[in-house]
Amino acid sequence: MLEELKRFEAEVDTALKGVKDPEGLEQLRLRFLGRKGRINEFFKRLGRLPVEERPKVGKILNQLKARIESTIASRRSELKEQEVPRIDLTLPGRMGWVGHPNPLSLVIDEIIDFFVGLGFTVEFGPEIETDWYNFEALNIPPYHPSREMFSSFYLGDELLLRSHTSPVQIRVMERKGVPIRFIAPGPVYRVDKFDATHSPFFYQIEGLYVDQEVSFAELKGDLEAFAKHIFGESVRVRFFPSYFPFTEPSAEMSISCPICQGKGCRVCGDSGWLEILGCGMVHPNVFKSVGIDPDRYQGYAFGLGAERIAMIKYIIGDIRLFYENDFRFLDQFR
Ligand code: 2NM
Repeated sequence: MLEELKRFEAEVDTALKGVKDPEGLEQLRLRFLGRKGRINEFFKRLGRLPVEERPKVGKILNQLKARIESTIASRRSELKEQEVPRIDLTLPGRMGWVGHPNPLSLVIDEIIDFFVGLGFTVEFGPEIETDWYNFEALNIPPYHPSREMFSSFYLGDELLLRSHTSPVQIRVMERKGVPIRFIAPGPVYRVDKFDATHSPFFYQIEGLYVDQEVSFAELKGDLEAFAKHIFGESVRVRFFPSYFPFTEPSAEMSISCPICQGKGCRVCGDSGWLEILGCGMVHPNVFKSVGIDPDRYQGYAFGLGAERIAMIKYIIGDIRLFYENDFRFLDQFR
């Protein structure tokens, strides 16, 4: 049996040296060390040897088994090192993710660009405001019915989430004085439904232009040029009287429906016109609350919802799409 073991050992060595892949190695492991493998055959035969020979042969057998185990282990790691990763060089590469602006940001940037072209700067203010800046300074006293218009998110008695960007106009007039012209873009908050056309949170852009001898004619000219810049040269505008506590007179501006060219369609409700912003001449009481003499200075102001502009420009039927970050929507605007 010792002779046989010698031959087996030589056979094992050649076989393990010659093996080329992990699968072949596993085959050999089963053949030598498996339950019905050669080593176990030898162990079975051990019991039939004369008693005095058993310890010696048993020891040799155990050593051989251990040697095969360790050789297999080291061959396994050798094969693993030699393993060449299989790469299909014909596959197209994986593209990295490239971000791009939300359509709302595109529209806000376009609006900013237009007014910067007219010499306006861009100003910001806090989203948590005091009752004074959000209402009182804007000629909206506590009993004023227009407070109901923006039923607001209050944080205690004095603080609230701003319901419009007008408080920025007050803060900037206080800080920088007049003459001044700037726009204030940013999020505003109002208690409202959240459906296809309403949101308790949206982006407003308000503009203010204060100087001596600013006229309603300038307001009309600038806002018409603005509408043409955003919706194209063929768009027409019309103004009709309205009411805001912080302007007098006040107006709303409509554009001829850019989808049907004013012929009437589903988007403009067959009227051919779409309201896109509110505007007016700054109320004397607003100037008084920041210490500006309303007899020396006039100003025009306007406010619009950025989502509404984007929805008309890109024919988007649901305001919630702006906030959902669904790439099937966003990727249409890259
Ligand atoms: C609008 C419509 C009309 C407005 C007025 C002022 C301020 F502070 F100068 F008085 N800021 N924004 C204004 C005027 C806003 O939004 C529809």
